[in-house]
Amino acid sequence: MVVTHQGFFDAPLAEIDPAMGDIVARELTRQQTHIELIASENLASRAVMQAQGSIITNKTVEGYPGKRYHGGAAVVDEMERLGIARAKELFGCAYANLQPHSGSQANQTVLHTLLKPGDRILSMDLSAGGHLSHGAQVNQTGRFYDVAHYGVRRQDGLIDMDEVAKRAIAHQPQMIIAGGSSYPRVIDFAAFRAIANEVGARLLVDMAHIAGLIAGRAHPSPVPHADVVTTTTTKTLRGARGGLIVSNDEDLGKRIDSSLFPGVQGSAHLQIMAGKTVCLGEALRPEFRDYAAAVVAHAQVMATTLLERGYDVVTGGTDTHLLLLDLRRQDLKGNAACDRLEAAGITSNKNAVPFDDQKPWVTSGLRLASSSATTRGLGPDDFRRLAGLTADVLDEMAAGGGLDGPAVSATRAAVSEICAQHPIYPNSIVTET
Ligand code: DSN
Repeated sequence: MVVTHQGFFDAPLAEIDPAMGDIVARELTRQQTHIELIASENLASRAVMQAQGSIITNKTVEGYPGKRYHGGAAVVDEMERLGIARAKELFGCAYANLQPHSGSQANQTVLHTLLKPGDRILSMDLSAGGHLSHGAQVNQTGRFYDVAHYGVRRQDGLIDMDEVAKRAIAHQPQMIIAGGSSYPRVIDFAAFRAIANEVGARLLVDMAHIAGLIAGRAHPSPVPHADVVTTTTTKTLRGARGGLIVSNDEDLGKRIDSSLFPGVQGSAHLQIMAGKTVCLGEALRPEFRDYAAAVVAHAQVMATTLLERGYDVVTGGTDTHLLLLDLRRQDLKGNAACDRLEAAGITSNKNAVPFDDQKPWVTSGLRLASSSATTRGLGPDDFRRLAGLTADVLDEMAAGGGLDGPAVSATRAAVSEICAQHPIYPNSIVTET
């Protein structure tokens, strides 16, 4: 009996599944015709996507290279070793694990390795820019561990290291976590190390947002200071959607390996590992340093332009790819501002600002970032223009203008022009592997 349908091995998606082919084609159109300013997004290269969508998806393995539970693993063992070697070279570390399915699972693995249920964590408050998987009440990490938080100073939005030290002494955590998802400034990793040493805690740094900037030498590295560092491989690293753990402590690395599998995850997602390996290779190229430097410079151009236009930028600027607009002065809500910008062709996300009194699905802020549009080829003048257009749309909204206002339509036209000048993937990508 023949059980594979005609075209199973060679027909393109659009032919086999027109409904899904159409969805992918329309999402491609959206990406081609909008400017992406979401800080956790980027544009992966054709090569990354080709690896990620490759026949490697067919292979199942558990364990690590040379110690697998399934046969036929010699080729993918070579891939995992290559990816690990690239990660170690890129981040200058002695150990890397490419298997976490996501940044959250990387964090979960580290906590599972180093803590017992009920142990104490000190991490950045989600509302101040931390992350769910750092012990937020609504996350499983908030249930398993006894979590206290530090935040940022009301007057300048910066982490107050004296306050972190006080809270560490009061809470006596077994683990301190630094890093987050909307903090725009360089974090003093050495100061976190000193506090961790003082209270006998392990230091985990989650560099998910800034990993590409660190890889490209546009941001200081936490690797010399932290016991262990986690990241996602998308965002500024511009790769496949997954997680990564690195450390300089090889003994700890052995414990992390056996905690991840079988403690947290099952079989590896080898096709994602293939994409991660390609992106790590891309980040090792000299031109990636130019990219990382440009990302920071472009975010600073946007911050300066928006400040000049009367918008409050949390901390007064940025050292990274992201900036956080506080819209309370304009009496605007983050959700409505995000929707209005999207109608004008600019994609962003609503985001709580420190000491926000709005609900998380409303917020008083917008998070903007330069990483994806820099990949697209936009330069400083484009980012100045984009920030000005953003201010035009928000000004019009604050003045009571509607979706049909002139700033929205003028911005939509300008975005179309910028997108046409900086095209991304060809339409044929929908029908290719
Ligand atoms: N943590 C979310 C963000 O920063 O947007 C997803 O990566």
